[in-house]
Amino acid sequence: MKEIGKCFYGKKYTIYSALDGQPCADHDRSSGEGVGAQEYVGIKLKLLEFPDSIKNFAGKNVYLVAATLRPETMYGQTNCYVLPGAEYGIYAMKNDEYFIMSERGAKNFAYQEVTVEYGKYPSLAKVTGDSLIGKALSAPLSHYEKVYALPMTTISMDKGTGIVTSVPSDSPDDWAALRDLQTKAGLREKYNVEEAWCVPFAPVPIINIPEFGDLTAVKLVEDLKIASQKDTALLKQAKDKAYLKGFYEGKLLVGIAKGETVEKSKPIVKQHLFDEKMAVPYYEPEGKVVSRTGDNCIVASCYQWFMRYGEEEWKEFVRSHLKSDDFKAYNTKTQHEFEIIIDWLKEWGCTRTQGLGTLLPWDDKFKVESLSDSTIYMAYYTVAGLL
Ligand code: ZZB
Repeated sequence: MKEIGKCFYGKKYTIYSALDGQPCADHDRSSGEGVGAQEYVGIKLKLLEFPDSIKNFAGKNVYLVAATLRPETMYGQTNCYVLPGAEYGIYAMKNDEYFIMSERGAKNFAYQEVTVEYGKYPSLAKVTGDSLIGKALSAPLSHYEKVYALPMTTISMDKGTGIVTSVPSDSPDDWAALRDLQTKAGLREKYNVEEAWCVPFAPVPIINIPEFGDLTAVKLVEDLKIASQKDTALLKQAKDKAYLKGFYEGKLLVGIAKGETVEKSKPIVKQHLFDEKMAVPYYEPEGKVVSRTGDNCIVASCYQWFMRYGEEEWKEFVRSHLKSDDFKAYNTKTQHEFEIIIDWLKEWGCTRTQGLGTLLPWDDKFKVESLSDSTIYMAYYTVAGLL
């Protein structure tokens, strides 16, 4: 790693316009001000049977890749959802792997150094949602050795990868859709779903939440009298309740973080999935961002210089200054905010590539980030006369 003093050169996931070929800062946006990058975990569900359009990939490492915010729930996967009528692609990734997902997902991955070539995401073949239904998959960490791709009609192709892994024990949406398939013969017929792909897959108790028990989603769907996957308003209520109570109060019943709270287990299971190559990080804007050039922005990995504000020695030095008589805040709230920010600040991106400003002394591809730049030169003006 390149290092100069307390600065290091590193990677940051940034809102980016592929059309403009550069990061899209707030002032470069026509909509989406303040929208940041959301980190998901891209779960790799290995395809064990191949639809006709990609028969020639049999024997290769091909995965349906699902974006999730709940890596700690992967022990409870019972199936994977695809959108009937949707079109997915198959994309070549590094390490001879192939990912099936929406083109939108592939574009984000391409700018996050996951595809073979940075910024390129040619689809090698089309794969329809319908052709994936009933295909067997191996889902990482799942209680079930083999699960199946099933239809879900509420998938949004504008979110994640358009592929959704299913944890009916803890996701009300997943339970409502699975229960529909398990109990409605007409629905199975409509999408050519066999009983064997859904009926034997009972929700698995993986997290206990004192208020809801071991199968939170099942209880919430029952309590709120949700009739089907089409009850979107009630399902939203159920999801919000599950998230709210689950994060601090939920405890894992299984797996490598057994006994821990959801809050604590999330990073542990996530790292485990990454280490075992069962998943990859995936980022996308947390809402729609359009650049002034009219481009739909994505998230790209960009390199820049960071300052190590997190260093304990620096922190201690500033903390003791804060406590000393040399420092006076106008009120205690401000004083307290300083303390919080000192604790929270870790790595500060201190460079930019656009606009006017001071060139970074040791790497003139970059300028000093505008906030730091203006602070430094205003401070400099106060002593410039003496120098
Ligand atoms: C596994 C999982 C287990 C999920 C759980 C949720 C829960 P959110 O919650 O709305 O911010 N998801 C991902 N992509 C899509 C899509 N394209 N269309 C519809 N749903 C999608 O979004 C994150 C969750 O929405 C993801 O996390 C995924 O389902 C789903 F126990 O993956 B999840 C209380 C929720 N529990």
